Amino acid sequence: MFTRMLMARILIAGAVVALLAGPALAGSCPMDMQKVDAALAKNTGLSADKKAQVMKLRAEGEADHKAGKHADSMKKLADALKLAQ
Ligand SMILES: [Cu+2]
Repeated sequence: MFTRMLMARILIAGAVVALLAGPALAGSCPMDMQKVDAALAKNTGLSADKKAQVMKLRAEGEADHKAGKHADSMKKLADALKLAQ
């Protein structure tokens, strides 16, 4: 009885973690990409040099995201966003 409840709890906890973590991890990169795009579109006074840096980081971030390396992707996109401000 006790172990059954424990098993059910572990299964439910696992499912909740998977539900929350899955989309959050994979889903925030496209949002960050949109933020970078929006910042680039808004900040027209950005120097060509800086803009090139932002575009490079954004492209690398997108490639990392597609490769499943979301942590790397989010880091690069965050850097790109900072530069684009
Ligand atoms: Cu991602």
